[in-house]
Amino acid sequence: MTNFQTRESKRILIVDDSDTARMLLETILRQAGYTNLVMARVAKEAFQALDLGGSTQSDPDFDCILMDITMPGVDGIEATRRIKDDPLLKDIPVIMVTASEDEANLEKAFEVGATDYINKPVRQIELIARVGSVLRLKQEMDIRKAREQELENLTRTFQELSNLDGLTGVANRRRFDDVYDKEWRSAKRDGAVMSVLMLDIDIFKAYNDRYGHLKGDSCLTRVAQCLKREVKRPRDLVARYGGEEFVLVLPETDAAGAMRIAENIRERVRELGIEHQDSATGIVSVSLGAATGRPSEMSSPADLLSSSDKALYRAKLEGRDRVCM
Ligand code: GH3
Ligand code: MG
Ligand code: MG
Ligand code: MG
Repeated sequence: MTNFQTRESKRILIVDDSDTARMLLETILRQAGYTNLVMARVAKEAFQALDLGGSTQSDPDFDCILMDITMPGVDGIEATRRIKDDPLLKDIPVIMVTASEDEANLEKAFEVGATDYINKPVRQIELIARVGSVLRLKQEMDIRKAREQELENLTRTFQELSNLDGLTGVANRRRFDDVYDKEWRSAKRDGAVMSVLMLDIDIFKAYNDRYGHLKGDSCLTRVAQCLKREVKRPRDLVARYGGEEFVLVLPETDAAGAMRIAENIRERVRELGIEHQDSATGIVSVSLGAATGRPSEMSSPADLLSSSDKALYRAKLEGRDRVCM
């Protein structure tokens, strides 16, 4: 294991009610190069240093705690138990520092989660060895945790990316298939209504032919982003269905709601004002097919989808730049 962290970077908390014992521990550790030490005379001061309960502004990031057992007020066993109960602190190793009268309590100390113990009077060589050993374990654990976190982040990023269309940044077909299926079945269970909008850019082949594929791509992206701005509910989905076709899934949306959203989208795309000399209006427009229904009254998810597809086909036949239902 790499040893990139030096002794002075290790933060150690020393908890002991005896001034002599505390000073002895401090002196030995300092001489060994552990200079980042924090002292506590009672459990309460240790909790403050650890920000246990979150009331202080302390930095709870310790690498090791040396904990006396017999102390006035909360003793070292109870203090360790509370530290181990705290999700933010539980991974800090605790070494119990035990006088002979504490021996009987040692079992309890391990029960509550102590990592190791060291007998009083403390011997220099033993203290350094035990502290060094728990610090190594802690570092290995920290590195492992960081790697796991990194892997988790990568996995999440990968999952998110694999659900997005690379060009337009909206959901891709795979994601649509997932979401549509889930929403359809959920609506079927609840007897709820839902809507689908199918959208296609008008005479887009001519746009590509006249302005080039790069401009075509940028037009697709602008339309996609415009669609995203128009859907407001968290469960609504905008996806690229393929080519210059997009689909919107609108759970719990009735026909009137779907028509309103579709008309809005048609208007907003026109307002983008993207020049298109081969279009009747001189700008890029879209046609939409809307379908609304209750999955509980349908035989399969394809029913609603094919209704919206047919409606889109009618919108094209009737002259484009319009919504049909
Ligand atoms: P309509 O009004 O009937 O929809 O006519 P249209 O020309 O839009 O329909 P058609 O299906 O004939 O053409 C679709 C065009 O969309 C063909 C293709 O060049 C273009 N297209 C599809 N995917 C992309 C893409 O990712 N980037 C670009 N730039 N163009 C694309
Ligand atoms: Mg004591
Ligand atoms: Mg098309
Ligand atoms: Mg088209």
